[in-house]
Amino acid sequence: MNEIMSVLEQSLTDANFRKLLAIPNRRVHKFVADAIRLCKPMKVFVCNDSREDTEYIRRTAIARGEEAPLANPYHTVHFDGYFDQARDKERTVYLVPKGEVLGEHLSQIDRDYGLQLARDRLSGTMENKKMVVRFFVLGPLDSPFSIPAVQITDSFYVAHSEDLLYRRGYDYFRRMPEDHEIFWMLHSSGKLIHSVSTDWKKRGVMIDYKTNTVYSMNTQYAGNTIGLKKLALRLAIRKADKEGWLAEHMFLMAVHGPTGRKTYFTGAFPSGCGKTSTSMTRGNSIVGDDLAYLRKIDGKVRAVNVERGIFGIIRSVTEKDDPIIWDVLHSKQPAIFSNVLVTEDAEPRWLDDGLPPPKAGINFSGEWFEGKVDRNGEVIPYAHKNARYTIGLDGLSNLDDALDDPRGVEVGGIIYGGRDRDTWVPVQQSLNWEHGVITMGASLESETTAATLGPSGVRKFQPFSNLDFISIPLGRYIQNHLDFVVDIDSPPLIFAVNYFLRDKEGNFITDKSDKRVWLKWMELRVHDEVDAIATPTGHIPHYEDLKSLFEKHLDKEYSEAEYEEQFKLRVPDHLAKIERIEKVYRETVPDAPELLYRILSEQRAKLEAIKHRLGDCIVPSVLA
Ligand code: OXD
Ligand code: MN
Repeated sequence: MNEIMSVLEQSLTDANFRKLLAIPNRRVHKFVADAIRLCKPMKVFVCNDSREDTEYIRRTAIARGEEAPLANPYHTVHFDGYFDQARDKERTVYLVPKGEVLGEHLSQIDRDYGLQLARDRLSGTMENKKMVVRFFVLGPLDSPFSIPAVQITDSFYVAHSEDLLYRRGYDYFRRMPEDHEIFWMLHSSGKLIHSVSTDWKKRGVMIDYKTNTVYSMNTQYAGNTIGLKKLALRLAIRKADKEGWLAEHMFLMAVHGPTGRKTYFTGAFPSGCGKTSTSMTRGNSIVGDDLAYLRKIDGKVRAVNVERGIFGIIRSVTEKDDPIIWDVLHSKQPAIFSNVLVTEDAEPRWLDDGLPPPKAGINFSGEWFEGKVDRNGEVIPYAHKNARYTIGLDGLSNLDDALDDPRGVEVGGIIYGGRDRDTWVPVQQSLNWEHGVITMGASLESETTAATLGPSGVRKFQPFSNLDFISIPLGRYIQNHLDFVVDIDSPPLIFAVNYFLRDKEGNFITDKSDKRVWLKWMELRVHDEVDAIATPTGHIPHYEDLKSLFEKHLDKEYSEAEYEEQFKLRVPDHLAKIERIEKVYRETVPDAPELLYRILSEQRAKLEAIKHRLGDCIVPSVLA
């Protein structure tokens, strides 16, 4: 212990030493001292969440060139390196102790080897930099959901982003019990040229779940560096597994029903598939857009937003389609833009923003001009497809008042959705909890997007929209979902939505705004206030109900022809999907629950029977 104190005393100024020691937790002191010994920072800054300290972090991010001011004095822009524009799934690995098995969907390396590699790569990386130490809480404070987390980083951009995205926790750390479970995050951007990480070939995120510690190195992209986001999610999934709750890649929102009633929904969509835009739909209110914890409290499923901000994709965000986001991004609300284009007037521009495209500016490739190509001759777009904005939720006009409720909100429905061009109807309800978990959550597939490195538009197995973050064997994760509601009288209903259904020519056959109607229909289903048609894949809406919801909420004439096209049962596509899903589970998930195969077989048998009777493509009026 003395050794720890002497490292801290030598490396911290009196003021920072006092701030750290005000947290009476020896594990915190040790984590900071170990990080100092490893990364050898020039200086250490302990943030106590005061206005002065948080403002210092923002100012330093600008002074060091990690962020630049924009025309709006509340805005800054940050650029990640050209090859550091998305989550790096391949180089994000679990450190697995000998003898443990995680299954083949999870990238993993031997723990001893990985710890040594992390140490080698982090060694001395802060020699000419300042280390920032910050304290946060995942989930609301003083609640059964709270998880305290320490972030150490040499990136003021990371420390600043977290200020917008997470609940500050310095005071919480001062008063919490010494043995409270803590998540530990250590990040270094590594070598920088023009404030950008350059050693991207040695980029890595290493998750040591044995000690709840994540090491991130040689990267700046927030999805790889902001410890409290996707790195902590992986640790939370393991904690949830041990304790009997669920940690999910889900939004949390209130759908406003008739007479002002609010019904809360969680929704799991892969990145870039409409999760944020659904949670922001007009006429409803948002609790969170990305991460939710679900627990059983007093016989009900209740959920919280893990975060208090949004790290959202900024593409196709227009004044007409996304008025709430648009307004916030044009207000005095603090925002960090990343990987957008900055014009000579210091205005941010993103793809498909509804304005004439710019001719020149600064972007993730440096000085940008129309027609600029990369070294392979590919045209570089003016902004990256995965450009982002980071904001706190507090400025949103549609923020739900339950954001900080320590008991969370009661969940009425759970929605699964992916980028599916040919199979699922726009909205349907599962036949029961198990059917929803298996045929909707565990069977989710989605086309890849720019949120992860690699080609976009490829259909991939994406169970629960959480595959990238699952940190326990997949079969066990599914079993946890099946078991979650065994002691709950009326579990949330499970729904599947699809915003990406296309016709033969490849055109979308639903409109972006239609999701408002699907949400209102689901809300009525939760209260049993609207009937549905039972099909082999789930309950679908009646035409008349949708017609009146379209009229009421979108002032739109919804034709029977549109309905039939959108809601017809595409039997061969469903059968092909079952085939693909069964194969993936048989070949790659040895611990898949038996119930999964049973439910998929039952669904196949029903589909084959109906195909025999009514053919390949069955319009809903025949099923009603
Ligand atoms: C995100 C992601 O940024 O899932 O939320 O990639
Ligand atoms: Mn996400």
